[in-house]
Amino acid sequence: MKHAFLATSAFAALLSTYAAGASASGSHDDAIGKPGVAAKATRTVEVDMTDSMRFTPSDISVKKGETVRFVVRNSGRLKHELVLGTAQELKSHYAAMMKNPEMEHAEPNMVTLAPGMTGEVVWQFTKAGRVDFGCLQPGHYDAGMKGVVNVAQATPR
Ligand SMILES: [Cu+2]
Repeated sequence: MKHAFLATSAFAALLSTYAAGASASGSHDDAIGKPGVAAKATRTVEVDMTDSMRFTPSDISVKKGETVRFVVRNSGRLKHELVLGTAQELKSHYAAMMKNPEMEHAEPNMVTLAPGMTGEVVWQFTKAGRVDFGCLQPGHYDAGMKGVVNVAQATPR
C-alpha cells in the first residue's frame, strides 16, 4: 500500500512539473512572439555562429507583426545553437544546461546545430520591444554568445 502511494505521488509530482513547464513555455510565447509559418515570412535573416562565441549579426531589427525566417549557420567546430527568449528565460535555461550539459532540447524558438550545419527558426514577433537570443551550450552564453532582436512598433498608416 505504502509503495503504491509513493509511486502515485511521485507521478503526480512529475505531472505537475510537466504542467508548470508547459504553462511557462506558453507564457514565453506571449512575451517574445510565437512560432511562425515559413510561407508567411516577410524577411530572411542569415545568422552565422562561430567558435569565437559570437553571432553575426548580433543586433537585428524587425517590425512588430513580422514573421522572420532565421537561416542559422554553424561555422564553428563546436556545437552551437540559437535560442530566442526573454533575458530571464535564457538565463534560467542556461543554468539548467550548465547542470546538464548533455540535455537535449528542441522547441520552435530554437535551433541546435552540429558543426558545419545550417538550420532555421521561423518566428513571428508580436510585441514591440526587445527579444534576446543566445547560445545556451555550456560556457558559450557566459562568453558573450548572445544577441538582441529589436522589435519596432509598426509604422501607423
Ligand atoms: Cu555556442
